[in-house]
Order: sequence, then C-alpha cells, then structure tokens
Amino acid sequence: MTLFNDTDLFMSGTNGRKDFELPDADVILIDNFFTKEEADYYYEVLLNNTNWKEYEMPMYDKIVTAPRMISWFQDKSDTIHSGDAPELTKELKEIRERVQVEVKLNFNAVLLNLYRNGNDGVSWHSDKINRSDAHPVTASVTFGETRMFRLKHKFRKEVPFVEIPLHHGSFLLMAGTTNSFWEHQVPKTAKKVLPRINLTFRKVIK
Ligand SMILES: O=C(O)CCC(=O)C(=O)O
Ligand SMILES: [Mn+2]
Repeated sequence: MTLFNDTDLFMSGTNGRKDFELPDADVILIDNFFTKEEADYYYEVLLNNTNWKEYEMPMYDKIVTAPRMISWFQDKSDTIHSGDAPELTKELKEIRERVQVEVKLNFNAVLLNLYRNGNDGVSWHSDKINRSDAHPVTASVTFGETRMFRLKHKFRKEVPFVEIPLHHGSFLLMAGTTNSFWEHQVPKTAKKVLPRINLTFRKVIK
C-alpha cells in the first residue's frame, strides 16, 4: 500500500524517542513506534471495523456536532462505570500492550478519534479523565494522515506554543503535570488530507 508512505520517516532507522523539554510538562514522542506494515494494518482494520459515531457538544450558546467521529472502548469491571462502551477488540488490546510495555503503566480505556478530512479537528482542551486524578496520563497513537498536534501553556503566555507533526505509526505520551498546565489541539487544515485515526489510552477511575 502506498498510502502514508513517508520514506524519510520509515527508512531513517532512528527509532527516535524525543523528549520535549517543556516547563511543567512531560511529553515524549516516538516516531516509528509501529512499523509501516503494522501501522497500515491497524489503520485499515480500525477505519473499516469501528462503530464510528458522531456526537454533539456545547459550543458557546449552541449544541453543535463535533468535527470528528469517535468510539469509546473500556474494560469491563465491577468497580468502573463503563456505560455502553464495549470491551477493547483484539487489535486494540495488541496496541495497548505495546503502549503499556513502553510506559510501564496500565490503561483501562481508549478513545478512538477519526478525522475524516481537513475539516475535522479538536479545539484547545486538556484531558480530564476524572476528578480524583490530579495528573492524568494520556498515551496517544496515530495511524493515517499526518496532522499537527499543538500544545500551549495555560498560564504562561510567554512560553511559546509547540507544534508536533504526528505521523503514521507514532506514539505520544503526555505525563506528569502536562494535562494540568498545558492544553492541546489538532487544528483544522485547508490542505487536502486523507483520514487520520488517533487512539488515546486512559485510566478511568470511578
Ligand atoms: O487526535 C489527537 O491527536 C488528539 C485527540 C485528543 O486530544 C483527545 O481525544 O482528547
Ligand atoms: Mn485530548
């Protein structure tokens, strides 16, 4: 398959792990976390076999349809309210295993986002998982089109914002105080882009 065949990225062999030296944040990027073959496989499976849903969200004084599609999966457990979220599929469990081995943390839920084209995106926010977890860790995996991921400090206007291209097969970790001090977004783009799938693994506590 020739989609997303960024030879520079996949042939560089650096397998680089990049630590961003940001104040009040702990952000790590690993390009090529999945091989091109693995990333192509997961992209196809997730794009075609996921029950993608639109959802409504408040925007100023209106309710609007979010510019992306989502699907939630969560482990079943007596102690956690999983709502209607189904169990993680075989492929989602495989991906989670790779992520957990890397970060040495466990996650019990994953949110899948589908950005169908450049009109889809997510506006500035930080990940709030539950009230009892002051510093939620989110581990994010991307398959498909490269889109920009921006981070900005919530309180220190003099700190420059950061722009990270998230490539096919990449992994991004936001740990420590990142979600307390920084917001992130995936801006819309006027470029003609193919779909992008993003998975954010989370630990939901009751
Ligand atoms: O698509 C992304 O890279 C980020 C998604 C995100 O921020 C979220 O689901 O909370
Ligand atoms: Mn987020």
